[in-house]
Amino acid sequence: MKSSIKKLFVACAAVSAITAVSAMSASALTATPDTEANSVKVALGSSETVSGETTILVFKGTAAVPADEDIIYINQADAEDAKSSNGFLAPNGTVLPMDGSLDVAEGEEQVYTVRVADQYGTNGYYETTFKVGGSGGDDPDFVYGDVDLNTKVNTADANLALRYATREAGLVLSDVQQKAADVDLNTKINTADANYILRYATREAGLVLPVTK
Ligand SMILES: [Ca+2]
Ligand SMILES: [Ca+2]
Repeated sequence: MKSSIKKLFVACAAVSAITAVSAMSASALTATPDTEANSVKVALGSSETVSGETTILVFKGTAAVPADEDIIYINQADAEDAKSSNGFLAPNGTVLPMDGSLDVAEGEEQVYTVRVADQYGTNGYYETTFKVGGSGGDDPDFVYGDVDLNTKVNTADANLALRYATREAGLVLSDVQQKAADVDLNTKINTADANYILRYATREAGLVLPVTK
């Protein structure tokens, strides 16, 4: 008896935890930049509501009150128009043109904030950030340690880095792969990198890639 009550309690806790997680992910304001097209796709979860006059703002940085020169996109509409099929809160997301404002110098990184609010900021206030540039510059995205570019860092990556570091004949890594492999950022790929990747892949506590110290 005691045991079944306990199980029921655990099951309920698990269900509410899952519900909380899915509610959060479904409700989030999301922003996905496209640096090729210089646009950002913005989407608000379908269960979210805004009412009255609604404003969408995109600006450089994360300030609570952005400076005028950091504002790169602003649009305002009443809630119905904002949520129409081509409004800035269209159900499946809306691609907003950024008119060159997503250009960042190679090697630099810029964080942008997207904010959606009704005129009082009370019946709907959503915010998210996205990032352009960074260590990869204009290169395709990569994850440090993910030498084979399959989006996971595991022992296969450590092995690949080791083989490259020990000059395996015929083994070629692309520029992006080499950046992903140089996890201690010393511009060389050697056994130290392979070792860091292995330790990371085997979940060494506290180890973060790239290693910056
Ligand atoms: Ca990998
Ligand atoms: Ca290195």
